[in-house]
Amino acid sequence: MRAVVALGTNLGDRAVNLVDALERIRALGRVVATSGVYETAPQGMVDQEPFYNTVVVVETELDPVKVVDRLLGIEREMGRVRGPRWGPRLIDLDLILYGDRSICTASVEVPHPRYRQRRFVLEPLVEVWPDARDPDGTPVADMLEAVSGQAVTPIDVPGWPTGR
Ligand code: PH2
Ligand code: MG
Ligand code: MG
Repeated sequence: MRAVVALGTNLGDRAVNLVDALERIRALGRVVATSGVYETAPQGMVDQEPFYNTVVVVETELDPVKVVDRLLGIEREMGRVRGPRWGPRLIDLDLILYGDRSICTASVEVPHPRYRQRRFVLEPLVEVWPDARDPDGTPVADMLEAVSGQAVTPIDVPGWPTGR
């Protein structure tokens, strides 16, 4: 199954955090695409450092509950300490889409409940997968147009393998 994972970081060395997380994500399956990295204005809690955000597409045999378990495990291994909701974070790994499935359990909600309003997810997602659709049929490219006011800037990150 094709899983879309969004990465975000605004604590410590953001470039190092992304490269480190990607190497760990490779254990989930086959990474088939990595978007570029964007510096983005914080959303939700605006008074914090800017984020680096990117999106990775992984072909995986793991079910969505296992994918989320593994992503949370990587966050912990990397030393993430949970602070306030929407507050600063060393690394955040969110499962955005899992094929065309909709899943809502106690631990997993896919599609991610807020990605439709977030340019920091949609911009890199459309970059690597322009034809992607939400399970409800909406093209992600259409969602992106609706949030074009949010600031995102492409950034060059040494060691980050943009491409597919
Ligand atoms: N993550 C959040 C809250 N706000 N803002 C930006 N720019 N990037 C993020 O990854 C982000 C955020 C909660 O996960
Ligand atoms: Mg998040
Ligand atoms: Mg998260």
